[in-house]
Amino acid sequence: MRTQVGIVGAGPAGLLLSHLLHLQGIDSVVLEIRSREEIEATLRAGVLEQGTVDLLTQTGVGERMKREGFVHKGIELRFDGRSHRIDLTGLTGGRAITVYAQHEVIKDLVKARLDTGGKIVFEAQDVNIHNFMAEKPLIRYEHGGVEHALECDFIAGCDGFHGVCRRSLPKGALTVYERTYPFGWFGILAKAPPSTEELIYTLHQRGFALVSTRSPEVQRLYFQCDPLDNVDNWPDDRIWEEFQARLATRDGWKLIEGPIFQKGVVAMRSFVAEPMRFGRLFLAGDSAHIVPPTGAKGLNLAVADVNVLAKALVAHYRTGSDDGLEAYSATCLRRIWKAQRFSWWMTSMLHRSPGGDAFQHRVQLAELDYVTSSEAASTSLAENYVGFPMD
Ligand code: RFL
Ligand code: PHB
Repeated sequence: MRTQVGIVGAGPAGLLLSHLLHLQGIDSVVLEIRSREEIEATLRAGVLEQGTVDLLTQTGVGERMKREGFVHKGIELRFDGRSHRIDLTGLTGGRAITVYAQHEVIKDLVKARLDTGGKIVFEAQDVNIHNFMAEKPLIRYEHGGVEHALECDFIAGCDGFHGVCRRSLPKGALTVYERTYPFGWFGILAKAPPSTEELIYTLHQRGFALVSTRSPEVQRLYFQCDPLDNVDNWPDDRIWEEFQARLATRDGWKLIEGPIFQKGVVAMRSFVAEPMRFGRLFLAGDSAHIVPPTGAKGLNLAVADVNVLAKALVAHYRTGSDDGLEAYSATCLRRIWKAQRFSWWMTSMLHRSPGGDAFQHRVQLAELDYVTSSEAASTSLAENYVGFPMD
């Protein structure tokens, strides 16, 4: 089998890349280790930046998102028992975020690809990549008990943090920058009406909490926990007690509870592997970088990477110019490092470190006071949170 671009991984990065290339007449094949049902049911992100929403809309895959997603024009920062609104839209000249679950984006992209004859190989086993430093890259994999070889001009490594592409590079080829955090997030989905119109990010003595949403009937909430904690330690009553304690305000705001139907613990990590290009292999999305979820940037960075990559590949095929491909890594890394800084900063400001002392907590409160009372500081938060325009 032969294609122009062989794509490993059907997450947001791989599927959107395939879609963008298709719109420009470039052929690709996506190889995904999991089943369609599994990728369409994996719960992850919820916040889409303005630039992500615009790109999905302009390329014809934003119709359901426009109908079912929720546009949020502000967020709340809550500390010391009080809430403070950050007017995202007012502070950024009209930009906003949209809350629309990642697996819904996945469903929309899979449908768009399959409806237009796109090739996605689900349950591709033992994917391995070859010859990407030479003219003729090759991807081998197994499907339905049969060995396959896919010849291509380029390979896009969109296979996430635990994928095979980054690990196929020779030792020493990558410079890795990394930080792990001494806390994780305990996430739940609950059947309940919204308690708030906008997302609430809270710092409390007991640690961070976040109230997000999925629909008028389903709410998504997280609280800071031990990264090695187990969902079995947390019966529903204990979870609600924790949320009620961390989110309590002086003005009697009420968190509405409901039956919890999903629980999970997420580890927190900052990670960048540079560069993102090796010959004819391009890493994109979580395969090259991870951010802690406090800044809501991971999926948006994956989208931004493949937007740059698709344009560079189009220029290669249309004009023969490889300037875009040469610049790919540096172009992406500028945005990635700004998102790394923002995600690290939001995480540091809003979480309690085990062993963190009272001085540290007072400095965090002072920072939150500053961010919510200074227009300069809240503008900085707002423009980072809604995201910078696409390259
Ligand atoms: P993905 O989504 O991990 O997709 C990679 C795909 O590759 C497949 N794969 C392989 N396929 C073939 N062969 C192999 N050897 C393979 N190994 C892996 C996998 O099965 C998978 O289908 O990477 P991608 O496309 O780069 O997308 C990245 C995003 O998924 C991620 O950054 C976000 O989910 C991060 N994130 C958030 N991002 C946001 O922008 N806004 C948010 O609000 C937000 N909230 C979150 C988040 C991530 C979270 N978790 C669970 C880590 C909230 C949470 C809790
Ligand atoms: C979510 O809704 O899942 C969500 C919202 C904001 C974040 C992270 C995750 O910062």
